[in-house]
Amino acid sequence: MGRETQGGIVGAGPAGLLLSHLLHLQGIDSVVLELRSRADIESTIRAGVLEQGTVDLLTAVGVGERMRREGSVHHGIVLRFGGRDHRIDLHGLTGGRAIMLYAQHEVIKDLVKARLDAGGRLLFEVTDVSVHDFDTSAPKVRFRQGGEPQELRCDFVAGCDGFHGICRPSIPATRRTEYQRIYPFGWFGILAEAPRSTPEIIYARHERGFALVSTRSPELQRLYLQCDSKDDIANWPDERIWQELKARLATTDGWSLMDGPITQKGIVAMRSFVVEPMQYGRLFLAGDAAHIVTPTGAKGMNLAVADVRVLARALAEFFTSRSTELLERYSQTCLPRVWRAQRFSWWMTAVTHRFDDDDAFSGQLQLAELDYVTSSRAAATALAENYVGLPMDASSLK
Ligand code: RFL
Ligand code: PHB
Repeated sequence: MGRETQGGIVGAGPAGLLLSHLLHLQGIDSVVLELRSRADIESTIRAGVLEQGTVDLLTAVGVGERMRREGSVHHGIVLRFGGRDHRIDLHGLTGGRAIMLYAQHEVIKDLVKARLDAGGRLLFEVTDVSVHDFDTSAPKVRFRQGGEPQELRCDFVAGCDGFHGICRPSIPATRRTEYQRIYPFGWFGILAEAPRSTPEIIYARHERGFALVSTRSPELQRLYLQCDSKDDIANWPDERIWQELKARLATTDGWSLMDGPITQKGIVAMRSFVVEPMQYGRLFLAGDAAHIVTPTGAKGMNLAVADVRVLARALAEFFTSRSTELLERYSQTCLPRVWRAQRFSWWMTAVTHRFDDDDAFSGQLQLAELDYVTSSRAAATALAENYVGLPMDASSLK
């Protein structure tokens, strides 16, 4: 069976859903195809930190109301090392900017609702998705719905199907360059029914490895600890997790970590990846389909939002004036921001994690780096402006 739309969007993550919403606001029709069920995408635990620019955009396009009510604004973060806390005053160092803690699956719920309320077409639980003819002016997406083969004819395809999706590998290998770094460790993430231990996120560097204390609500906490990338959650009974977190987060001032029942456990691989260019013909990659950053900088979802903001504008220009100028510049516009986020995420990882080749010298360098960034206003400002999010136009940093 055949269908038609202007934008065929593969993947209903933050990138795909927000793109569909932004296009709708400009009168451009799209169809979003998603492998998983609505219930599944609305309950998968992932990101938590939204940059100021992401918060502002979600608000401006009418999907920020619940986020403003239920999310929590944080004006600083804490770097913990040598058993002591050092606060980075994000707000004070960036002229009043901040971050919002609001779970990614809540953003997903808000976007799905907005699209469905507006009559948007989101097709869940489709299978066998493949993209065709995107090097012509008549691309197609083929898939199965309820087992029935379907074809979606569109003007362009947006590959928003995450790192393991099918869009990126559909670009001929000779027409893309991939940059990748895989780290020898992962993050063990938990959700715990416990009271808050800290008003602000703590990034802890410890000889036993990195730990992170974040939050979702006054009753639900999100914590991570660096682990072996090949580790198995079966090796981590609750008592071991709390023991390890408490050891890595111990301070000299009697602070204590509040524990409670663990409701979710998972291991996240640590990888950095970029594909260049992010476009081939009429196939445009956005979000994790085009790049992965280590989660230490809390940038992945924010980059996905930044990509689709650029793409939506370029497509709007195309549909209004048939000009392809902005579309042709899509990769060029997005990639400098992507690489800056890579640099920041790599740096945050490098100064807080224990590496395989750890030696006493590297450990001292990490401490010197952390000492510098927490004692020099200039260095702290560099961290803060990256953490709250660089402006869309990087030249405005000057
Ligand atoms: P997603 O979210 O992976 O969505 C892709 C969607 O595409 C679907 N899909 C397909 N659909 C149709 N056909 C196919 N062949 C398909 N293949 C896949 C998938 O089912 C899925 O629904 O990509 P998107 O939209 O680019 O969004 C990216 C973000 O999800 C990701 O960057 C963030 O979660 C990264 N991240 C963080 N980012 C932040 O900005 N701030 C954070 O605090 C933050 N913390 C995190 C994170 C990622 C983490 N993990 C789990 C990797 C913390 C963690 C632990
Ligand atoms: C989270 O709250 O899930 C979170 C916070 C900070 C990060 C990554 C994830 O760097």
